[in-house]
This record gives sequence, C-alpha cells and structure tokens, in this order.
Amino acid sequence: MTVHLLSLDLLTLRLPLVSPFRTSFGVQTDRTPMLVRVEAAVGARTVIGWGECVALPRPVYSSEFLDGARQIIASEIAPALRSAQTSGIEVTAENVGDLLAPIRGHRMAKAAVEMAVLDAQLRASDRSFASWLGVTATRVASGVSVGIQDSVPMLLDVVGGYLAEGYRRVKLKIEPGWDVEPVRAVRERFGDIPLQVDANTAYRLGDAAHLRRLDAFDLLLIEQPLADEDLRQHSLLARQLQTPVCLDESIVSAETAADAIALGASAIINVKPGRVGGYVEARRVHDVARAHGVPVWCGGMLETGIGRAANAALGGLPGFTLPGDISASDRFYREDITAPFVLDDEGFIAIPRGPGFGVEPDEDRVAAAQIHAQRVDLSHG
Ligand code: SMG
Ligand code: MG
Repeated sequence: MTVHLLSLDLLTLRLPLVSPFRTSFGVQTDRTPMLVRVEAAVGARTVIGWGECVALPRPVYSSEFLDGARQIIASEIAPALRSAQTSGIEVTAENVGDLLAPIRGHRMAKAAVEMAVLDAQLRASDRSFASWLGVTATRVASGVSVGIQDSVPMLLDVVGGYLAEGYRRVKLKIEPGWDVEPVRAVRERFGDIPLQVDANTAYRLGDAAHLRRLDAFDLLLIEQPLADEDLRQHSLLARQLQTPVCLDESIVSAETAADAIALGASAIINVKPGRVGGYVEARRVHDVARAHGVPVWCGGMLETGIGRAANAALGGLPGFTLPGDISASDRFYREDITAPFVLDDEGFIAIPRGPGFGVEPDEDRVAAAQIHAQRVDLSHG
C-alpha cells in the first residue's frame, strides 16, 4: 500500500524545564521543540505521522537553529518531496535521505521530516519502529545528564537525587573552571557509580595536561572535549589521556564516524539521530561502529516523548552497550506532550511496541504549548 504525503504541519512548542539546564554554551530554562506532523493518504485512509526537530533556538550546539530548520523545511525539503511525488516516486524513510541529498547539511531539519515519514509509514502498516529496526530488547538502561551547578554542594544534592530515582549512569557537564573538583566530589561522595563527563567543545588541545587530571577518577568517557571539526586534534588528545574520548558534535554521518574511528579520535561514539540526519543514518553509525568494535550510546536533546520514544527503540540495537541520555520525561518536563516515560525499578526505560514510534501526542497539550504553526502543502506539484 503506497503512502502519499499530503501536508506537513510545523508546530513549534514552548515547554518549561523543571530546572535550568546549564552547559558550557549557556543556560536553558525552556525547550522549544518543533514537531513535524505529516498527513498522508494510504489508499482511502489518512494516516498521521509525527517527527521532532532537535535544533535549539540559537546555533550554539551546532550550526542549525530552530527558525532556520523551519525555513529550510518549507523552502527546500518540502518542495523536494513534492516534486518526487509528482514524478511518481513514493517518499519513504528508506529513500528520503537520498531524495534530500542535493540539499547540503541541515541534518536536524531532514531528520525531523524523515521521522514523520517513518512514523506515518509504520502506522500505515501497523508496525512498530522497534520491529522495523529489528530490536528485540524490551527496555534500555537510563542515564541522566547533569548540568553545571552553582556550587559543588548543590551538584551533590542534584546527583544524589537522580541516583535515588534509580538512574544507572551519571553524566556531568564540564567546562574550564568546573571539571576536576566537581568530578572529584561526586566520586568521593557516591563511590564507584558509572560516571562520565561532557565538555561540549569547551577545551583546546593545549588543555591536555589539565584534562589528564580526570584520569584519576576512572570515568567511562570524556565527551567532545575539543571543537566539532577537530578530528585530528581529538586523536592527538586521546593519545594523552587514559579516559576514553567519545565524540558527539563531530560525528555528523557514518562517514565521519568511520574517519574518527580510523584516526583514533573516538573510542566510543554518542549517536544522536538529529545530528546525523535521521534514524536511518543513526543506524548506519551504529553499524560502522559495531563493525569496528566501538561501543555506542544514544545521546539526548531534551526530546519530548516523541523523540524519546524513537531514541529508546534505537538504543535497543545491540551496539548500544552503554546507558544513553534517555532519561525519564520528568527529568526535564513536569508535563510532556505524550504519556511520560518512567524509570522501572531497575533504572530502565521501556521500548514502545505500538505502531510507529508507539506514542500519541496529546492534541490539547500540543495546542496549549504551541507558539508557532505553519502548514506546508505537499500534494500539488
Ligand atoms: O536529553 O538528556 C538529554 C540531554 C542530554 O546533555 C545532553 N545533551 O551535548 O550531549 C549533549 C547535550 C546537548 C544538549 S543541547 C541543550
Ligand atoms: Mg554531548
């Protein structure tokens, strides 16, 4: 049964965070995800699919930003899909990446559209994303990402709270001036917990001697210490550290993952579907890493239940051997737009098994949080 895309609704929401989230590139007090809602005709039926764009409002994590993503979807991505359909090509999650390849970059925007197409196509055939991936696991280990705090005592309180909730791994955001001491304090207070750090590009290669001080704390990994494009410098840094280097921002495709592995720049890889252009490419990153014996884990971008559902399923692939930044919905949101994801009593998140991503956005909550809406027609050439 072919799926014919009819329209895209680009719905920007504003969701307050339960507490401010501070990283080396700034403080967030709310999240403004852009949902992509696709309407598709499947025979006489209409099917809805949902995607989520993880771009931040400003280009501080990567070059993409929210309004840019919305604009590129409306002005380039949607017309490319429309013209494919006009030429008789069915748009599917499997071919959407190729159809959009002439548009350079804009991976988060493309990923959001691919997600919506994938959700619709899976719903049309009553199949779950987990089944499409071939995932048989039923749950994934849940890690939590802890922002930079105002003081070490406050950090210890926050980390203690998450450990009491059952999280199976803690990641601390670091930056120059907030690294060795907070890590030492968490190690001393909480002992042998699975612990890692994320610098979001805040260091330079010349900081190698300083970063080597983290080797004393037996961290699982240090995430993205240097700038995005510095694969070679990461490989030089990695040789000076015992702590494994894990790249996030630098890995934008399966090709860059292969290069990073070959250079010795990334002993572990953070897989974020938005950053690499979608779940199809995310699976390729997983496959390349696995073929090289490089462990991967699923990163997070403070997703709503839609992205969280998809990430949980992705994290069920066999190469995802470390806990992901797939926390419970209440880590960030008092009220999510889907039924909340919760930790089970062993600190795992269940992988949804319903059709598509297996979650239903609550239309009232979406409407209540909506700050912008734009409809793009896909049905007419
Ligand atoms: O979704 O749990 C989450 C957030 C995890 O720390 C997290 N993400 O660089 O890995 C990262 C950051 C990016 C956050 S953008 C605000
Ligand atoms: Mg990161």
